[in-house]
Amino acid sequence: MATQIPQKQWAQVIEKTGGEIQYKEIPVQKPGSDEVLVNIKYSGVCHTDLHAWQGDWPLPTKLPLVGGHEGAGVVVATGELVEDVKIGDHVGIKWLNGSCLACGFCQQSDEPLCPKPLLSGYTVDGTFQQYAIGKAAHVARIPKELPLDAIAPILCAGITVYKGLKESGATPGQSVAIVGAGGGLGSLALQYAKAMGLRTIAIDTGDEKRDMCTKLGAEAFVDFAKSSNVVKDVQAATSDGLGPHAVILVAVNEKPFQQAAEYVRPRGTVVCIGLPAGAYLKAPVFESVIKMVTIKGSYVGNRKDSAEAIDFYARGLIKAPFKVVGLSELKNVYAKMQKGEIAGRYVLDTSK
Ligand code: 8ID
Ligand code: ZN
Ligand code: ZN
Repeated sequence: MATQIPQKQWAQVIEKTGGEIQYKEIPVQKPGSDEVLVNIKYSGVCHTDLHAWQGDWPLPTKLPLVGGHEGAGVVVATGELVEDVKIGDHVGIKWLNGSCLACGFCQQSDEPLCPKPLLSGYTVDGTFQQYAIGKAAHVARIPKELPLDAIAPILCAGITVYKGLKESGATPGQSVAIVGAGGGLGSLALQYAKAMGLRTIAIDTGDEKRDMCTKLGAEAFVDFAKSSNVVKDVQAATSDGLGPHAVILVAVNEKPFQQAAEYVRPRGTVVCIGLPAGAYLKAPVFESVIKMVTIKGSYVGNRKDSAEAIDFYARGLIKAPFKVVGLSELKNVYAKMQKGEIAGRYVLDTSK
């Protein structure tokens, strides 16, 4: 019992890495036996989509490619093996479009580490189109009363920072520095941290981002472009001057990845999430040893993390700013993102 599904749809298509992105009509695909077809209503634009277009990671994308992996919409068709997702359900297509479900990582709910992942908007077509396909086992379940535009950014940015905060081991009352706090992941990190009882120090640049971060609950803001000593300023922003208990790195720049171990508190944890092209981690061995610092990576979240991140939103705890523009506007959003001009997240409305 399929609803009205058109043959053609609007999409943003990358024919060649780094080349023109074409806004054009392409065929609507049919879901495979374990897949669902989702009428995407809104899709967030993550910096990962920009990396995919520019090809600056050591992992090639499929081509031609429809990017996007923060897609919230309504199921319009299901494959014959799909039982627990129904036509009309609200679901989200996230970065991890599918995984094998059989390997040791999948068995332990560590599916982002699956050696055979399907990545939305990277190795399979994503959500910058009106109809996208997701593996039924992996689509995020979205309660029908929640607004799909606000949920879209949760589907990557929200899940990822929520998971990263859990990985940091920081406990209520402790302080966390969010590096890149003015961006998409950072703005949500401030909200999740606050909801988790953590105190936050925001690091980013510019008055617009300072105002937004303060509104989102940051107790201090360090402007990395204006500060003459970021390490000192971040430590000074903690009540005893010893630095934050954890650092969440969501910037798209190598420098802060080389600074964090210097200002984190003894026994603190540095969580790397941002993926600046060609970047390396660097930390002074002496300080890292005598401070017993932990440095680790954190990569999206599993299905349970996803459901929990959405539930934080459902309980009214997450209110990060986002701006809605038409799907046709993707190029302008990328231009702003490249210049670091986006405070919060842009969300594309696929009907425009
Ligand atoms: O699972 C993962 N690990 C994962 C998931 C999702 C996204 C990783 N990411 C990666 C993206 O691929 C990207 O590399 O996280 C990074 C951040 O994504 P985003 O939040 O979507 O990007 P943004 O909205 O452009 O925000 C980046 C912010 O960093 C600030 C910028 O001003 C911007 O607000 N920033 C930069 I660039 N350099 C900085 C610095 N030195 C800085 N902030 C503080 N210090
Ligand atoms: Zn993302
Ligand atoms: Zn697997």
